[in-house]
Amino acid sequence: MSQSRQIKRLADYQAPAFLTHSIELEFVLDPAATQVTAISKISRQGAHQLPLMLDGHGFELLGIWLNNVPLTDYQQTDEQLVLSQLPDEFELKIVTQLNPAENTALEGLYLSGGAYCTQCEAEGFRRITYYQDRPDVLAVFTTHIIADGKSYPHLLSNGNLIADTLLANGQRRVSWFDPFPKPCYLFALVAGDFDELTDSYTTGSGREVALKFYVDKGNQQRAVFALESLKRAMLWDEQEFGLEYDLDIYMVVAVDFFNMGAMENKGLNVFNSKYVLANPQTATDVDYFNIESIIGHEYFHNWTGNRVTCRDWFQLSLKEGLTVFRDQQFSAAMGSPTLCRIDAIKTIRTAQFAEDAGPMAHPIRPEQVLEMNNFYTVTVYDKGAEVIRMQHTLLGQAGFRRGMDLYFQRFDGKAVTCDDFVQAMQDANERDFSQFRRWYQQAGTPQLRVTSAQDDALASFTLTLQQHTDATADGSPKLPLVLPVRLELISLDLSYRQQHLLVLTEERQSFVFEQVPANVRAVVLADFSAPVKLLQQISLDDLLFIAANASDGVARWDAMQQIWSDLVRQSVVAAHPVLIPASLLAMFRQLLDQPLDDLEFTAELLALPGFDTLAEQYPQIPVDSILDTLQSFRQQIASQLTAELTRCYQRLPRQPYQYQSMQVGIRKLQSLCLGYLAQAISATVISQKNAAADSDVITQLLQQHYLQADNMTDRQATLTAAVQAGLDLAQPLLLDLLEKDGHDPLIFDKWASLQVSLPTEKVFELIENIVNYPQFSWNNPNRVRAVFSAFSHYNPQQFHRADGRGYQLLASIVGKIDHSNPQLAARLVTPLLSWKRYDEARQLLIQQQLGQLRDQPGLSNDLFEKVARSLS
Ligand code: 0A1
Ligand code: ZN
Repeated sequence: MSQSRQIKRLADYQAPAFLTHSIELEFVLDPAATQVTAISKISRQGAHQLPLMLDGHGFELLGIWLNNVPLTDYQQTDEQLVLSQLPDEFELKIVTQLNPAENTALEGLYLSGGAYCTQCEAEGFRRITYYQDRPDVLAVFTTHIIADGKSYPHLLSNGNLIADTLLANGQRRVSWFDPFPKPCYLFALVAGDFDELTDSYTTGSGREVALKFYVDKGNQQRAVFALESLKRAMLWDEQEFGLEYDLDIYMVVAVDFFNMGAMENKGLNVFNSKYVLANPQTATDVDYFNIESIIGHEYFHNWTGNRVTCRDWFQLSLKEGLTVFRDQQFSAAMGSPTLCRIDAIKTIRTAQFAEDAGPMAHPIRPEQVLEMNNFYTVTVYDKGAEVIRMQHTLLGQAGFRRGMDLYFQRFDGKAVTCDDFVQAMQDANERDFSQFRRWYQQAGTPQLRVTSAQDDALASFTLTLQQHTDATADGSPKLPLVLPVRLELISLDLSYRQQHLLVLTEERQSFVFEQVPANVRAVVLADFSAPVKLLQQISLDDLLFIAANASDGVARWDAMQQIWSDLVRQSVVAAHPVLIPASLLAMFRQLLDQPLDDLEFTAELLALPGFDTLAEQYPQIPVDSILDTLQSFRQQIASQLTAELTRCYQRLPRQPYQYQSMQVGIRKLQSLCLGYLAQAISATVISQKNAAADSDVITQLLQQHYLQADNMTDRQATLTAAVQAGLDLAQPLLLDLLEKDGHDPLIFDKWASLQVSLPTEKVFELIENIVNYPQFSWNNPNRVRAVFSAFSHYNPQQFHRADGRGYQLLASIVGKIDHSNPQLAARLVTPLLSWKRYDEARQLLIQQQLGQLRDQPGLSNDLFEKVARSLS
């Protein structure tokens, strides 16, 4: 296979030379030979004699007609069709033939189980027919699907159903019309035999919308929660942004073979089944949360993405950053804003900071791309959402809404840029956002250094903020950014509290506060008001004070995180784990014994930061020290607080499962207690006094928790605790789960992910075993991720083994998967890319694996771009 490795640059953007106004597609479905007829109405834009360049590959071209006359005068390259000497306006008919059954890349038209399904974002439509596959060409789509009506009772596409006829040959022909002009990445077709769950929603202006969910046979009831979530999202978007749905029907299809989470195709969302299907037996509280948020995300795209779309793919954050922000606000409104924020912060501090510090660093609006699929990143999505959030913080709720209104007023039906968005925010509020725009151009995580001085004589308090961003791999400039910094000043006796929003625009600025009593403490960056690394020298006592007293829950949690991170740092310097200070243990005691209120938040306060979060604090990651220290801290907590943890666990009442906040809190706090308690009886601490007695009690607690559970969340809690602590009881319980429910693909995935988090070398044997189960398939991204993403992300001990066995395993899988599914391979390889962050021995081991990958014949663009950048 010849590879063209053509880098595309934002600076080279040119408006399309031709526009396609409408396209009529007819699909005659066949697993190995689907025929696609595409009839487009096209016109030249402006006075020029440029040829029409159509993108396309991976199919057979059966014929081309220009205004109904066969056309033979064209040039065909590997990836394009070039048509010259065209009239100014014309109709182009193209017939192609595809092989969905052999499409393991899952882009374009493919088969998921027995169902036909498409994925066209970012550049999948070009695998269906020759077309201007770029988001700034907006056309009205009509789709006809011809198939055997018995095997494929549901033939679906975008828009509204306009015809359904029985053909003479016994096949069915179903037609759909989508009146909203759209880029081809939003096209979708689905054909299959599904269970259907139906409902309806009446919009604020009184239009009735049919809601239809399509899931595998037997799963109808598992879509109820997703359907209810959709209705909540529709109402929320009306109330929050005045945005109503615009077609007569909204469909969601759940498929098992999918590269990502879900896709916002106009009127026909396609979802990874993992983000639709839920019942208490199969889904955890976290799954329920994710389903609601992703259902919301795809729905919100109807306005931010579909009605107003991206001019080019460099502007991806225009729709993704904004839509993630919208789904975060929705989740916050449905539950706890603090917990949602903590969740988002964790993503930024682990994956996004790592990306910014690694070879794939890019601004939220990248400037050059080899493979677009590589830029569906935590930077574009989650840092992009933080950049939107900062605009929200700077403008306030009402100002942000004014900006959104103006954005839709100006750009509905258009393909626009990130600059257009910021301009709308700026114009609607008469603010100057020119410096703010640097957030779109600069990669890297700013460091925010804080110092303070109190002058008791003058009753003034001075806070000095200083920003600095290290160079990043992409070489983007590093100028001072606009940083909104939320601040709370609190006096130690709590009689004084003031909240401020500071805006840092210079490299260094001091802010002076007058009439401040003596002994105030500053809570800086409350609500994580800017996506930066905060550097401040602050004592344990002051952090404990903030953790107990800050008005902002996020700041309280963050103070606890900083305490742990400081203790880990001290341990790294001392080359052995330090003892947990008594005052911190006292705080834990108090939290464990406090009234049963806000339990989920309490669990967050009591949780240690993960390995990934801690790692991001070090230019060169001291892997072994961090792991040893975390292990020691868990065991110190467990052995010092065994009684308190047990008591806390036991006083929490269990009720029949409902996904409801009080219950979620109980389950989370019980799970946290079990996690620590399991550590108390893991091999290394068993020598403590009373160990044998404790050990029996705890083992029984764990076992009962699993056996008496009426839901997956509690079962998973026991299993996670037992596997992490390496307890013998893990294996029989895992076997029980597999035997009872392992036929369900989503449960199989959970079982596999639990197995591969075993922190001992035995995990390699387990992995060999898992991939031989009949439920496992190398062609299914969910299965592959459940084993290998879980291993590389949740098992740092074994992934980072000093002998390199973890790296070798991942690299070999990546190399193998690249032949069938490059997108999946390029995502799996991520943990290897940051090899420069590790010690010399590990650097060599990873580098060697990456070198082998780079030299692999026929390497995809997806994998090449990442591996080559990493090795350069
Ligand atoms: N736009 C979708 C995500 C998505 C992106 C690419 C895909 O295939 C390459 C699939 C889905 C979203 O943000 O939900
Ligand atoms: Zn999205």
